[in-house]
Amino acid sequence: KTILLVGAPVDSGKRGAGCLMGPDAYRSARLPGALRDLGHDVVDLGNLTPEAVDLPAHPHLYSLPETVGWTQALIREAEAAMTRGLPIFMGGDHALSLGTVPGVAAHAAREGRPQFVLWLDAHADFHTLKTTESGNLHGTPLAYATGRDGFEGFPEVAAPVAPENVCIIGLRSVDGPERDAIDAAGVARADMRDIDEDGIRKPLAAFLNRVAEAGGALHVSLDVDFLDPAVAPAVGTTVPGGATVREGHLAMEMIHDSGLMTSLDLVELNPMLDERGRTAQLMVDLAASALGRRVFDRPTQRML
Ligand code: DIR
Ligand code: MN
Ligand code: MN
Ligand code: MN
Repeated sequence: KTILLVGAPVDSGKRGAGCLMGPDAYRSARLPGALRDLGHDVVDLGNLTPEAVDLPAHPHLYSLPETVGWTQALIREAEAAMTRGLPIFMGGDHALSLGTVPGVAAHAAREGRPQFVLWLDAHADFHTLKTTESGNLHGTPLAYATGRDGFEGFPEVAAPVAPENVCIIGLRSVDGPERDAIDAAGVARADMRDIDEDGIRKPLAAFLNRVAEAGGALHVSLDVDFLDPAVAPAVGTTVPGGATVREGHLAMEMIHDSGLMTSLDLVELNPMLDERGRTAQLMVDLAASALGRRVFDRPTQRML
């Protein structure tokens, strides 16, 4: 495969800086080399910058103009990258998905394929600009990408992702308005209790089978806080009780075996909070699993 590494040092999606250094942490943890070792052609496109936008600061929404600027830049970049290979967007906080998901979905629409999104996260990121209590825009990308109203100042989403084509796995911190909206919209979801009771394989396999049956494109958005803080401390919004290292790898291995993934976000890594790069390394190892690293081959099998 041709893999395009796109640095997206978005740090405007929440208070508390540090995600700016994420792309370089992935490079230092040898993401390009790990993917080349698997036989892929890897092109590092360097780091993107936000477009300049003429918007006033907002009293409640943190860094709105800068985040809109990133969104515009990333929509363009993501749509263009899809014509060249499989992009990995190296974040940067989760506000970068305000751009990457609409961008890849526009490409899928052009190809006449439905876009699917797998969201691996402790949080739902399903707030609109009206419902966010924190004013942190990294909590909004799924609502934007699915075409919900209430995103004044942001570009119109050209090809909204159907909410039933979204699956969130790893949930354990969901705000009231998000909970109602997710279920009303028909978003598929597995919270940590589901994973405790049934394992991560069951909800993921069900979703991957749906993507395969629809001939869909699959965007995977991996938030560091999907993982348990004991193994992935380098994120500003840790929530105890997250996925284990093996749950993370199993998910990535299944994604690889499905052959369905067309784009990937690695988000929310804050190297300022890391312990000798261990979170960056785990994220690199998970990305490698999603792109074919394995202990032994397994016969290609139906997921369920
Ligand atoms: C919370 C936290 N739901 C908010 N969100 C996220 O601020 O809206 N934390 N995404 O990572
Ligand atoms: Mn394509
Ligand atoms: Mn997130
Ligand atoms: Mn999160």
